Amino acid sequence: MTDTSPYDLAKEAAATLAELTGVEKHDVALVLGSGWLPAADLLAPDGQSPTAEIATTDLPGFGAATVAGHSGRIRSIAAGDKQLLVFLSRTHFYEGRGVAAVVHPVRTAAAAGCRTMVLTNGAGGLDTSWSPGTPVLISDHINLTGTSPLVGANFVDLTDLYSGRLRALARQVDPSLDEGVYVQFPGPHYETPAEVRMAGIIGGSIVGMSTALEAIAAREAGMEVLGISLVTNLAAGISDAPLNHEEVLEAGRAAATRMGELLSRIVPQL
Ligand code: 8IG
Repeated sequence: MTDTSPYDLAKEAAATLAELTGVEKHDVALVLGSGWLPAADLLAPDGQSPTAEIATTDLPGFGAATVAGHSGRIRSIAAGDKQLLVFLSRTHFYEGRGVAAVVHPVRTAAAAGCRTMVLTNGAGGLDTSWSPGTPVLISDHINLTGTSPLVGANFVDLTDLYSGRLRALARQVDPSLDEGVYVQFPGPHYETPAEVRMAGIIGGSIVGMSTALEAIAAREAGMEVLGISLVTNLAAGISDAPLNHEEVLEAGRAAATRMGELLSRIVPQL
């Protein structure tokens, strides 16, 4: 027996998704990162509930969620003329399940018909003007994981990976949105102050443990990518305060309504 390719596995997951949700084709996929979960409830139009909610483990190729504050569920939501596919959690590179597992939701969304990928995350900020709870548009990334979701001679162009068109749309909704270069570290430890200084010197302004690998897979699949970081803490050494996962979750809870409103106003225009 030959191993199923990650692309075939994504096709199988998309077929099961269509069966379980009763939705033949989805349009826009969203991955909700740390601090973004409460925003999910604001994505459905007033008073409406999701078309369906399933467990990631109902689909081929997904493992169980492991990080506190993440729930391994997927919602299908009808919002205006768009069918949204919302991943309420993600698999992180630091879980050690391999890069293919990290990008499986992205490939599943592409196989389900999605042409747009909205990647959100919780992250540390290098700009002291970003108080905890500030959303920042990702303009580009630096991938410090030392790996790629692509295997073989697959030279995907990453120029304009984070769509200028979608960033402009987001800024129409909220003109106060800043943007920054996202640096994906492998984690799960936070950076040292020296690593954060390095991230700044090489051109980064947001540090996190996700998104870059997923964005690469999304671009490979031909999707248009919008990335938004919720800066829940100043990165290590930028302020004197130690980093703490509970505080990160709390900053997310405090910003949840704003993030939900932001997403629900951007999504209909995608
Ligand atoms: I929330 O300061 C959150 N996620 N790497 N560094 C990294 N990831 C993060 C951080 C941070 N804050």
